[in-house]
Amino acid sequence: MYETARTKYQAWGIDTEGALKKCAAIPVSLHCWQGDDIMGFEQNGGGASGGIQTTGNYPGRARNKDELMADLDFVYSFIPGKKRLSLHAIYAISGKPTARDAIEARHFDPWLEWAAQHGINLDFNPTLFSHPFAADGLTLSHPDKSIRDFWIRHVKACRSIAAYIGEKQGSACLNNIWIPDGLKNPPADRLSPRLRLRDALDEIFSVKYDKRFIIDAVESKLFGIGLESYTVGTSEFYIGYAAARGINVLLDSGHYHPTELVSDKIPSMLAFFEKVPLHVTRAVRWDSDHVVLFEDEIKEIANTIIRSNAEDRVLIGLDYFDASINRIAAWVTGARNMQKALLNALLAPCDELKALQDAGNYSKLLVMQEELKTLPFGAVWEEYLARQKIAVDWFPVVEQYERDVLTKR
Ligand code: RNT
Ligand code: ZN
Repeated sequence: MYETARTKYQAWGIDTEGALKKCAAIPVSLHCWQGDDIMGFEQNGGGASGGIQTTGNYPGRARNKDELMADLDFVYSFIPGKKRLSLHAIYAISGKPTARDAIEARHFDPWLEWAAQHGINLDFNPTLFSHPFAADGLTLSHPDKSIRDFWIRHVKACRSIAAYIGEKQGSACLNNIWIPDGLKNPPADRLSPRLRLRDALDEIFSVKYDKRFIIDAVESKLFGIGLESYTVGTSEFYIGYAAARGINVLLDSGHYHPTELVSDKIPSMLAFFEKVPLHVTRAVRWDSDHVVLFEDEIKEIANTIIRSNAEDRVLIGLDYFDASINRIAAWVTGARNMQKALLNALLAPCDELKALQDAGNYSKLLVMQEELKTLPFGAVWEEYLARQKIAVDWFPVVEQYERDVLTKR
């Protein structure tokens, strides 16, 4: 089947062999938090708060580091391509209750060991939610200086951890800051919280690290559940901040108005920013963080990365959490779909399509784009899996794992 597919693609001037090789080299950072509903390892971790929500109560959530690492081992065995792992600060392994502003790099050494065993690199996120000091929905923009200072110390600790990780692994670690800050009802003053956030970030970024070890990013959002009327960290706020201060903006595909598309924002950001980190997720009517499917917007995100020759500058990360289905199946499905989208994007005659656009030959461009959709992609995908010794028929193995491991938790 692959040979037939190869010939068909060749007729379109598409080199499947080249696509298979290139795809395997593009890193995708898997998020650790799909495995435990973003609970983390803090003793009294009560689950996500701050405008994000995991819905569902499927059995088998990972309850500690051993279970989460075991699930990750399993998940990674089903995903082709080059993988990274994105951690949150609440996944610190400190052995005793540790305040968020007291976490240290050594608390992530077990993760570095895990990653080294798997030949992957790590990314990082400060956790400014699910905490008593974030209970009113405000953190770095809080009017109370002592609360702001607590979170400033937390993010500073996180940046030093990310820089440590980056140096140890020999690959820059993305440190992405997302805060829930917002109000449920209309604010009286929309400016002051933003100025406080700006100043808090300036304090955080006053510490300089080698860019070879850490990539700093900030992530905006439209609104959060319970914080519908006002968001401090809007897209405008962070794009302005990042451009002015020389850091990067992370684009989460669930964080914009439903008619705005991250696939179109990526090239706009590429015109001005060195790196464009992503949180790929699927928003259903709001930032619902559904499992990524192999559908149009994810294909277009991959297309734009490939056609902009930006595989090294767009840092692909995943961010969905579904607790209504087997969490392993959710994880694997989304990650494989990201891989499919990348392979699909590589299986297109990009130069020819661009030339048609520039020549104003929009009829042929439209026709070709549509014809490409029905080429035998599945056969190339199966070949991609086979070459990396990844199971095509993986779900029965996950069902067995559910019976043997997950239901016993
Ligand atoms: C929330 C943001 C944020 C989180 C993760 C857990 O709306 O998308 O990135 O989902 O950090
Ligand atoms: Zn996100």
